[in-house]
Amino acid sequence: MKNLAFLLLCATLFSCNNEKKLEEVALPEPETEATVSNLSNPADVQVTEGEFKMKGLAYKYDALEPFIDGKTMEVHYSKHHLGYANKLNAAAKEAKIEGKTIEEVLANLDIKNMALRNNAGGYYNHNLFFEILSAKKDTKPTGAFAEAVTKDFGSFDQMKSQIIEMGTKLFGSGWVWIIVDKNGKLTLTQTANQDNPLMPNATEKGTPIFALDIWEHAYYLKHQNKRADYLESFFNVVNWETVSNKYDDLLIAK
Ligand code: MN3
Repeated sequence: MKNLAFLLLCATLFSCNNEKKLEEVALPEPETEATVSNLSNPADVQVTEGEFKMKGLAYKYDALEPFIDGKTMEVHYSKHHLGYANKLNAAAKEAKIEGKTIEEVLANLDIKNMALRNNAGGYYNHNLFFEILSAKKDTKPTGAFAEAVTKDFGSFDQMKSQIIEMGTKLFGSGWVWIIVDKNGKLTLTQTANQDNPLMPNATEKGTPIFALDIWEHAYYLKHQNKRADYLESFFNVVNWETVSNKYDDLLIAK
């Protein structure tokens, strides 16, 4: 009986001791890595060789969410855009083009040179596309550009609905543009594949200040076949201040 009491005492002490130990266990610190995006850094994306460089992005790949998802932006910039830049450098070398701006290459383009045409277009078009996007929400046209929008389209909303209609109806892959003629007049136009309004074969020529990519690679991961959803989303991340500044620069350069 005495032995049993001793065993019970030991068991009680042991369990109390155990409980005390459990109380003293500290919780692990939360892992900070868990919140870090697994997307790569746009600044690491560089051409293999050549004069035409990647221009970088003024925002992170996931900065345009929820309108354009980070993975789409990463693939678009680091695979598609980089691909055009590398192939442009190769095509320019092949055509012995040196010391020319991309605008000069496009203006003097031999449209039968498909490697140069597709990749010079792809390079220029994507530079403008990525430049006019930003995480800044609710920007509006300003200054002379805002006045031109009212004059040439009636209102911003009318311009927007015309752009969306053009983008919805465009067959296959291509681009929708706002271009400026030498008098400062704004026009909407579309091109197929990677053609653009600076090329000699353009039906409507002018200087682009807005580029909307209608290739499926620009939206398919998030929007699949629902192109209209992508077009509407795109308008949430256009930086109209940048577009307005581009318009002002053209007026000054005149
Ligand atoms: Mn694209």
